[in-house]
Amino acid sequence: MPNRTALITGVTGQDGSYLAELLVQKGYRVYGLIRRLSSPNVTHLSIIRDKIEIIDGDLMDQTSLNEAVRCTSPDEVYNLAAQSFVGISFGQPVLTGEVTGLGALRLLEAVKSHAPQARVYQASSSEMFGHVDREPQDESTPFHPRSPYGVAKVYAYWACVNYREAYSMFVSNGILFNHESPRRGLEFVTRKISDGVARIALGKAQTLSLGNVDAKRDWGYAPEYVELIWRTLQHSTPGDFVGATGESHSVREFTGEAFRVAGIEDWSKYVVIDSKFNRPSEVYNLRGDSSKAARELGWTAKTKFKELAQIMVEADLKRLSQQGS
Ligand code: F7E
Repeated sequence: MPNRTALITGVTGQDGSYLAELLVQKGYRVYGLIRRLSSPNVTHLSIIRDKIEIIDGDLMDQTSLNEAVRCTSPDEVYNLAAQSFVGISFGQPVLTGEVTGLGALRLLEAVKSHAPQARVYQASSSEMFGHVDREPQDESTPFHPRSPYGVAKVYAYWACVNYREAYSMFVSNGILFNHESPRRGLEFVTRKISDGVARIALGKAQTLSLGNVDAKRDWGYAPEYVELIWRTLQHSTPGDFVGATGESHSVREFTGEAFRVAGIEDWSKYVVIDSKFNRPSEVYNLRGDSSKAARELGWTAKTKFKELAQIMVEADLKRLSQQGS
């Protein structure tokens, strides 16, 4: 197969960096779109920084997206950029709508005008299901988002379906449930826990503050999910695919497992419940059914809950031990 070209938005993030590594391995020419910051956060790209090309652009700015698509002529476009933290979206709802919702539309417009044959992947989210009336959730489950982030993702999802139907573009949504790794940002709960537990185990912190520990999520391992992202665009037809492990566990269970990995059995004395981490409207329980992805794309999640907690806590223990006190 001749070398293909991919354009990734959100390339500095967890998913973007793992996907860039996968595509480089597969022989793609990879362009990563980066929003201008005075100190760009390229830590996750250290392994492949010289193997990808960085271009400036911003989902808020149509001109820069047009130019990025025009000058790279991509075969595949992966829209992984977003204001992705649900908690912050309540305080910054308009920005979240602009970036996470309208940003996807702007990218679709750029592709429609400058590379209409390109295949487009949209990072849709299980947060679109939100307040669910059935379990597990699959591609036919109705959306009832519970945050400005979820609302924006629903907008982007339907914009993609519309461009597929209206302009016959190859646009697919991956409706991915939570997926985590040592590259997860520290504000997300699994990483906050793995980092906090490692700090406590190493004597660098005394407590870990959490919000609603009864919330349940379907947590998978991010490097496996970028394989699903790639497969979604290799399918013969565009479509929408759920990616999930099929298991649901509470924040409390993840906390207990993380402390166990660090060798601490009696952990309740270290955890402080702080209502400042509660959300005005919460998503209580999510569990996905990815049988369509298994059937049509040959993808299943391999790493489950306990192994995920182990990978994350061990990585933070190692990182923090190397840092010294
Ligand atoms: O929260 C509860 C919190 O922020 C998970 C994003 O990648 O996945 C992620 O969204 C749960 C919630 O992720 C704390 O209330 C308790 O119920 O790790 P999270 P999220 O909101 O599920 C989806 C699929 C996305 O698309 C998003 O972009 O944990 N929780 N205590 C807490 N959450 C945080 N962050 N911090 C706490 O202290």
